[in-house]
Amino acid sequence: MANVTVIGAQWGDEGKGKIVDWLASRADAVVRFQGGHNAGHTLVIDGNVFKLSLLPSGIVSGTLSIIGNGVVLDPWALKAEVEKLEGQGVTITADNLAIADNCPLILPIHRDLDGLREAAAGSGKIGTTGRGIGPAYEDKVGRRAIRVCDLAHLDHLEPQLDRLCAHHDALRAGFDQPPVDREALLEELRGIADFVLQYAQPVWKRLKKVRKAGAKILFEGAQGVLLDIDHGTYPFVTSSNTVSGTAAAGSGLGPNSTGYVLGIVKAYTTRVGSGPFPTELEDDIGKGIGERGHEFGTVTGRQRRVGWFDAVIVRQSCSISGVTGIALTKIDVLDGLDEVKICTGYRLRGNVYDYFPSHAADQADVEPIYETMDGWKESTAGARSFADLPANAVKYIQRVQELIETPVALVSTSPERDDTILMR
Ligand code: 2SA
Ligand code: MG
Repeated sequence: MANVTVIGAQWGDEGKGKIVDWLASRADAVVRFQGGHNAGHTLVIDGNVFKLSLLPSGIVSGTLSIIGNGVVLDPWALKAEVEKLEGQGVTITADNLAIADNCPLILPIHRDLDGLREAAAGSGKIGTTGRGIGPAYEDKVGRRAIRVCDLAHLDHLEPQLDRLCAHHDALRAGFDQPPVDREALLEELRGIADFVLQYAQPVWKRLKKVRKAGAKILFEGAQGVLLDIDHGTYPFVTSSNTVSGTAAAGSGLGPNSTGYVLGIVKAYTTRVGSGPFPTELEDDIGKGIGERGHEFGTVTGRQRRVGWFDAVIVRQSCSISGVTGIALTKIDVLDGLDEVKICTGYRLRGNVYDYFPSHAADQADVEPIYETMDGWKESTAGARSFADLPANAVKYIQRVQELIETPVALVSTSPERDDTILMR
């Protein structure tokens, strides 16, 4: 196996966790390069369920797990997740977890601001995970962030706190909130600093070393391309770049190191949070798919919106992210349907589109053009070879492959690690 970058090619929750876990057992290091504890990865290993938000999926199998500089790190969420996994028997030490010392922190004031804004936005809200992700990235690019390395210098934080608090106090005043309690913030940081610092290091150096030693590195994306801050359904997006190109900048290796790009694609479409969703199903078919697919957010438990497979957005994602091959997941959820539909294009004000336009209003107004295929009554659940799949499921997979102009490399037929079909 060469280095692999795994990204979601839809709106997240494509089943990256399972595929990453499957690949992690063959990798020497797993790297998170963007997002934070807004991600939610569910791993099922021998019937045991592990829910991860911030930690790379390799952590469960003992693989070196790295949190890169492109991530925004909530130190308290980190501690809670480490303790929860330790309670499930997972060993986490500085030997198998490394955190970039130039990683910006998510602070309680970021979570406050995320919540205040969402509450004030009413029906115009983004539907964020409420984890403070957006405000933390704002402070990063605004050059006011407190970073992991600052935790070793808390006695010299005054000038940074001045800048940070001046900014937040003004924003908070707009919501009738009191100014930031600097002493309380510093006290909280003092209380957590040693916990984080035990894992902190220049991870670019660690990666350079493992790469020199010939290690196989797995880059684990979070969310999906349609939630990318540039390429997604702006403004209904997350605040990081979720495309494969971020793997390099968000970890400290060059683009020539990030290897094969594996796009994870669900056999239908889901989205959690607000924003355009052309193929959304608001009928019993959608409800049934959502129930069979257990479509609830890992982090927040929110019910996900469900729709038919949209080949237009996946083709676009694959192109933007340079996807080498896809893993098609949750095909078993479509078992038993009389017919299945695939969106092959859009209609908008009399024109036909073979791509997803950029403007929010156009994205909301496009009408999907569907191709209808016969469904399959047989079960695909647990199939481990192509020959085990019903003929109509094979036809569906082949049609998806054609429409997205990208090869299907893997098909996943259940949450279990080994229920995976290798196509090439
Ligand atoms: P945020 O919190 O600022 O990143 O939210 C902005 C938008 O990004 C969406 N988003 C997600 N969509 C799907 N899955 C995500 N992770 C969790 C999961 C979600 C959960 O894997 O299950 O548990 O609810 C995720 N993270 C962010 C979010 O819905 C907003 O549309
Ligand atoms: Mg998820």
